[in-house]
Amino acid sequence: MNDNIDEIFLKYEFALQTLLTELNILLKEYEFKNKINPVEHIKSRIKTKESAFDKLKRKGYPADLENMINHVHDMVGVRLVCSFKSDVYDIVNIIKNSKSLTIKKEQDFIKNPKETGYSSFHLNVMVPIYLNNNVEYIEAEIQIRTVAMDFWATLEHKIRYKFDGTIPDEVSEELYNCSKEVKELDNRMYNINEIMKNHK
Ligand code: 0O2
Repeated sequence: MNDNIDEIFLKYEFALQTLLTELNILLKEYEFKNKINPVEHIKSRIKTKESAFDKLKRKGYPADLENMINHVHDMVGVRLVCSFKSDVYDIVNIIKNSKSLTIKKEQDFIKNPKETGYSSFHLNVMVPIYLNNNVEYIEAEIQIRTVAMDFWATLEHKIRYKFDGTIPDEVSEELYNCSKEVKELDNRMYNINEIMKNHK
């Protein structure tokens, strides 16, 4: 991409719309075949230039458009929130079956949570966008997590933002402890659901 800022953000917008359409089709098809939609809700956003530049500074890169394109991998972001941990892996498989999205990277922070306690499955995909008979591929990050993981991550994000990124140790520790409890609750709800399934 060698464009001005408006063109760059227009391409992010095209990529986001293309990705949302593809995800909705994949999920509708899955629902048609399996009579169940594993997704509770979908959120999406395009990162602002200011937030991208802050991220570049945190990562030690000069804050400019070229570095934003090359080093900020979640300019286009979609979050899929589901009920149970097992749904997360069903959704990952649904996305991997897409003919138009290419998987660039996957990170399973559910099996290997971050040291903050953060849990989620991240899939980075390349989304094709069609412009004047040309095809360009734009990276997008899809975060897949349960409602419980989303509850923790949303509050932790707000708290971290309030502390300007430097959370006092005792708060970090308490957040980490909460993430353990959230995980425990997630497992219990999953077990209840398994019992319900067998009951049917
Ligand atoms: P925002 O405001 O949500 O967009 P990478 O180049 O991919 O290795 P990056 O992009 O830092 O480096 O990747 P990482 O660590 O996978 O984080 C990407 C996003 O995951 C973050 O984006 C958050 O949305 C989420 N995330 C990662 N770690 C945490 C965490 O400890 N707590 C919470 N609440 N969210 C987390 P941004 O840009 O940081 O934030």
